[in-house]
Amino acid sequence: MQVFYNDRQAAHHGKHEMFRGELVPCFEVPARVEHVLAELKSRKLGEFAPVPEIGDALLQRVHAPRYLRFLEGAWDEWVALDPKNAQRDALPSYWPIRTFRHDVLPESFPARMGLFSYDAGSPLTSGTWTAARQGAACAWGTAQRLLAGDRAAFALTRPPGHHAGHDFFGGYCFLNNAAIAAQALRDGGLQKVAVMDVDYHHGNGTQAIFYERGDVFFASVHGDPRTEYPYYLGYADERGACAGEGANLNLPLPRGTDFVTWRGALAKALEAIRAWGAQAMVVSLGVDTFEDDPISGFRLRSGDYLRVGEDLAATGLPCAFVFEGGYAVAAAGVNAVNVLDGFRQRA
Ligand code: OKP
Ligand code: ZN
Repeated sequence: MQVFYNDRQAAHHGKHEMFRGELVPCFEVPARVEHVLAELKSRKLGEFAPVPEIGDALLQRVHAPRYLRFLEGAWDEWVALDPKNAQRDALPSYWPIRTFRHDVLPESFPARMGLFSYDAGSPLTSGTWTAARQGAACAWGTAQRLLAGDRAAFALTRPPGHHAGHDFFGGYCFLNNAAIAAQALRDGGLQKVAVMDVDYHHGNGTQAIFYERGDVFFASVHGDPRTEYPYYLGYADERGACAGEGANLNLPLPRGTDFVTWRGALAKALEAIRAWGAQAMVVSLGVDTFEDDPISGFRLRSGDYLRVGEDLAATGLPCAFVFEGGYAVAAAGVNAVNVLDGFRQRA
């Protein structure tokens, strides 16, 4: 299995996120992927492949040009506001919710930052654009491998991607790596592509990007948004719209759900993907479903992730794995690589 790893992703290193009225240390830290890397190496799983150059054309298949331009220049604009900002993460403070205009683009940087985001938990730093763009390039690399006939490939991306929408960041995500992989598979000639999101949090960005499309099926098993982030999307009655009607499947589960129940929901999602006729699958591989994850509420154990990999392999579909969440930092390595290992053994 080819592994695409973005060695500049450590350049995205937020210090703080807003949580309950306080700035707390970020959960989404560079060490997360170091543990995955170490685990891949010690288990001799995967060969490292060169990361392809990604052009604006593919990014613009998923993201709005004005959003991409905003992200590219954001850090310099932030520092231009105040030289002391070079020492601080950029976080939004204003959001144009209901009744505000979305067709204006204020000159004010903080105002634009709010227009292009939906929470105060996703710090933008000096290396965010570089890291996110490299991550997207890794995701594109996995799609290229599948198009070349490989059964699986892994993008070890950070920051994660599945909360990022067509023109907004949030939930630690800036570019939607899984959506970019899925779009690249479509552009490469596959007619029907599925995204299977197994992260603890609903992939609201990915869902929204494909919601009205009948060519990409989005399925997700996640913490019930009535109590879990991202709260405003991810409910079971979201089934897709227009050409995408029936091509969206949300399986929310309550906090405290154990592996037996979770695995049943995964089986249901995979059966729906099979019945729909997917030719390949992008897996949004979050491992924050782990029992010791500090910000999540499911109860999967490390050994369970081997079974997850086996279940994914049993679909017979080629899989592009794209790394998402997982904040029990040391265990994230074992857990993510267990999925890949289970897949490899069953494939
Ligand atoms: C990103 B991914 C924790 C509050 C939760 C947002 C969680 C984003 C998760 N202080 N903040 O889906 O793993
Ligand atoms: Zn998550």
